[in-house]
Amino acid sequence: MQKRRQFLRKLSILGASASIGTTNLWGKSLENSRGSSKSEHQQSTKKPRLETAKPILVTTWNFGQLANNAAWETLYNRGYILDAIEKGINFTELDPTERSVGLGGRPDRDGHVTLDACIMDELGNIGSVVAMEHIATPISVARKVMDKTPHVMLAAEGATEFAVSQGFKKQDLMVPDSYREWQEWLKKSEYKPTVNIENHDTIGMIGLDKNGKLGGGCSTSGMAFKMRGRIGDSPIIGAGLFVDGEVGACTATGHGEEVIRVVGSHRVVMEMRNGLNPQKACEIAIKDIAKKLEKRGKKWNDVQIGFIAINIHGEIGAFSLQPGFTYAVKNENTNEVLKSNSLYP
Ligand code: SD4
Repeated sequence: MQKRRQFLRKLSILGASASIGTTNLWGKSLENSRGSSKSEHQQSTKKPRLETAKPILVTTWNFGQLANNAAWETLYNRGYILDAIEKGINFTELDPTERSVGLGGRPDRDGHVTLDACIMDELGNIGSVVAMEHIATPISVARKVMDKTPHVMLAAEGATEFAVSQGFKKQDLMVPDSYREWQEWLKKSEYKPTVNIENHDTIGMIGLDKNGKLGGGCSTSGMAFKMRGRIGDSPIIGAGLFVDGEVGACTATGHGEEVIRVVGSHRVVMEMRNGLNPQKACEIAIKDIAKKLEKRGKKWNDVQIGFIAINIHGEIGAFSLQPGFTYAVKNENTNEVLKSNSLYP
């Protein structure tokens, strides 16, 4: 309660006027504890446009709008793109009402909240943490891995110990609502790491600053009630996120196993390198995932994947396997949540 009050105070200080709602992988509106829903967002079904105004931020899901708002000041004042991205993602990580990222993220099937995140700049500097517990802001730990260590990835206890050595506070990330959801899930749990309605949303933010520098970050608590130790695409450079400073950036959300299979974000950026615009590049990667699902005899409607991409010119693209994926775009002219087009109706 205390945490929630502090968070709401922070919201009003930041002047964030948009309400928070969230959707699950199938785009169904999940009422949150603020009583707001997806329909309250300025959401539009307009075709993805080719944006050109720099700076620009593109972020997954409805909560991306508040994250973009939190990142904007840094970006607008010619701040470094990764500083803006870290700030934006921190905003969502610290929101205890978001069940899919940072504090308040859903636990694994054994009741451990384990977080994954990665960050990448335009030069190929990268940092990542996987299955890290007790630290609410994994994107910032990933940034420290990038800036302060000779490595690119730290896992589990090692990641937590490193975070503590860098001054991060250890805390219990389980909030009463996620504890209740976990207890409920345990009643009929089959302990299978399958994709189903319990799975959820990840924050992936990509952007271009005024100087034409690209960057990206991705942070998640992973699939809800996953097996202990399970890692998805989100902290894996090339899968959940990829940035090529000469070309563009892409991030993914959804069923991480399927994204890893095609090294999804790298695939999208390489399609852009080969001349496709971000929209077409996202479509190619989704079609590839669909083809692979079909060949393996898997049903597409058990899976959701969404990609967002941006190129060096500030053009954007988004595409998903099935309807329901939303993303937030912010530049000087625009601050809105859009519905992605999808391969299947
Ligand atoms: C994962 N990609 O752990 C994440 C989960 C996610 O929308 O994005 N859900 O596989």
